[in-house]
Amino acid sequence: GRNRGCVVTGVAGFVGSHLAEKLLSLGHRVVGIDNFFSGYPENMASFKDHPAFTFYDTSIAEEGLLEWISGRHSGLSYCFHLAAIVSVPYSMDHEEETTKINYDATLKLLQSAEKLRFSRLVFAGSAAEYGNDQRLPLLETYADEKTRHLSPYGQAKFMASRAVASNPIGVALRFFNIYGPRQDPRSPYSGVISRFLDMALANKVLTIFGDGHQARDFVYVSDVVEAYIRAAGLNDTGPSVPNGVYNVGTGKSTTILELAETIKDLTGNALPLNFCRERPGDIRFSLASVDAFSGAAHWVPRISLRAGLRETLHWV
Ligand code: UD2
Repeated sequence: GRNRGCVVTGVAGFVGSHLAEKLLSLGHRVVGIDNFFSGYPENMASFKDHPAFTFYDTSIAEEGLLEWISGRHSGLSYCFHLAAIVSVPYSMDHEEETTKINYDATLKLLQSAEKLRFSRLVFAGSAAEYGNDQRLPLLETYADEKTRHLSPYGQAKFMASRAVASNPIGVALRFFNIYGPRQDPRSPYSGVISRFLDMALANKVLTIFGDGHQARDFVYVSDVVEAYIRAAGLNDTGPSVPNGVYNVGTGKSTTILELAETIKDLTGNALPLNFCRERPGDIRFSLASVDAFSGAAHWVPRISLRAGLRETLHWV
């Protein structure tokens, strides 16, 4: 049905803004939260004036936030919790802050959502929860208390996912490498796809860290948005998803070398690749098993890497 009340934290972010846009287009009401720590007002340009959208500039760590918002907006029953410290390198130097924002605040939101009788809280987990596990494809059960996380980011996301998954209203989605329009290409910690596209279009040389044979599971942002909607049970068809933790990727592996060649091809960039030193702490291979979520939600990724790159190119 339409006209459900949704809260989206991290609404000014790359993924949060696409999710809010889609929820509004489906006829739902959206209350968006962001403090612009890593989000941008421009990301909300297409929906900020939508009559069914309300925005609050605040931190998710604010005491009693969901209670306060629920007091001002009736009928809120879905919480999409995407707000977080999203930079792994930043988390290395800010462990306490990362725990507070990515774990403590998530627990509070979850408890509030349950008390307020929300139907669902869907949480943005991460492939970082698997640390450097090389048993591929990665199954949800591989991340456990014995996993050695490589960053405070990975550790906090793991603890938060576990809490969310064990709550009857909770679904934690573990996202692999998401890409698409609005992913910030300019920061040194940006995803490899937005960086490569940005460089290739400026007719600059693409730099590969290491030999380029490391591989990732790249999933396009519209497939991610569909995963959120299904996890919440806001789709018209398909089953309702049991609480738990689910990988969201494509189950397809792409090497960074293949990626660079595809992007050169799509952009007409003919410059030779520049190989430099491997990035410290880099994971070699990352690949999701997506059987659990496909089975539970009847979700399948629809956008091929080539098609997704083309869409992203239009935006850059
Ligand atoms: C992803 C997530 C990160 C965390 C992590 C957990 C993104 C943007 N980051 O990091 O938040 O969840 O997974 O494992 O999704 N590379 C180059 N040249 C460049 C830039 C990158 O060769 O100019 C390589 C890089 O060394 C790495 C690969 O590309 O091997 C992917 O790098 P990334 O930063 O896009 O993503 P990743 O998987 O390290």
